[in-house]
Amino acid sequence: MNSPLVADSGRVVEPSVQQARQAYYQRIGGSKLAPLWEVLSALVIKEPKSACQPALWHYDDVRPYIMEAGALITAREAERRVLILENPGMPGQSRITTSLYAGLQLILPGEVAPSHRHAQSALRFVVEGSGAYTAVDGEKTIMEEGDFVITPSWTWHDHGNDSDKPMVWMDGLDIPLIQALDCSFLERYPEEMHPQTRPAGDALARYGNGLLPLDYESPRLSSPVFNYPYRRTREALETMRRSQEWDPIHGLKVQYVNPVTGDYAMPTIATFMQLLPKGFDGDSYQSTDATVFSIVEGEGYSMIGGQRYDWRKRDVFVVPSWVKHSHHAPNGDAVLFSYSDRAVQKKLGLWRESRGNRQ
Ligand code: 1HN
Repeated sequence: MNSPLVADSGRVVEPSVQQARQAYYQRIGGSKLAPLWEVLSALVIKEPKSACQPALWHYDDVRPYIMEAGALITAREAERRVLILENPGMPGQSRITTSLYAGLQLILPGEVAPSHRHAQSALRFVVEGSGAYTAVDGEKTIMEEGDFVITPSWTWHDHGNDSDKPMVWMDGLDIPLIQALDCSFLERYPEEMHPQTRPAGDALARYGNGLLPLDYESPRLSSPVFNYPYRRTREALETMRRSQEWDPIHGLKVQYVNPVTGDYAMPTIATFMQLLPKGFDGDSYQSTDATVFSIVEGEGYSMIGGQRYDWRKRDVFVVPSWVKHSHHAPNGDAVLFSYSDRAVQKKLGLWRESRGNRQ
């Protein structure tokens, strides 16, 4: 028992000294104090090393469970009928990355998910179905597959499905971020639905055509456009591809923007759409924003941290912060939607990327 112990720093520590230190830690612990030198190397690390793990959800595997939930609980009863996509590295924490939440929400024909508002910002990315709506502060938008819809922080929102088919969308929220900042507020609207105050399509017409109302000043940080229809995004990508200027990592990738500021559409969550042309064999890449991908069209695979993840339409996968990855579409065109906390990291001057070589 006389052999010297090795401290974190690698220096040799005599057992008597070690004992004295432990006793000291015990004593100061009683005064709500702790020694930094015992934890410093875990607190400030050389590069990101996340508890978040790469993970993939095949829609074909998940869909039966979602539909089963539809028979077990109503949207009204559940408030939101959602299966959380839980990162396997952080079980029980309702998060897909360290800072972001993801879920798959089901709304059946005739159902209503009642109106509420909260500090958390939310995005919807429509995975299956068409014709259901989200209403934001009194304006409805009918949703189609591939549409990207936002419900900004503290805006009233309810959902309904007047179509004859189920609709499933991916919810992306900044819940863990708001948790870390301890600034969550929630309010339920006294009625099930917020009254309609503007006709459907008003926001897109007003703010989504390269025009703005004269001297427009936005009341909030989020984009005043709250539905970015897939039809328009896809058409833009199809036109842009004609120039054949492919990024070796991203293919053809665009970011959704707030037309008032040019910033990301949401203040906390950055969102993207990318087209990988048939035969795309991407170079390796890493960035500090862990990213959630939803496949809109096609099939292919991604190498994430040296492991292969095969994906097809409607699958979801997540790439943790600073993990090397690359995208590949050997059999045909693929279109990928993605979101991350890049919007926050960039504002704080923290975001980094490294355009590497092939894995
Ligand atoms: C929420 O309000 C929605 O409005 C979905 O559809 C998922 C997860 C946690 C907290 C609020 C929605 C949510 C949520």
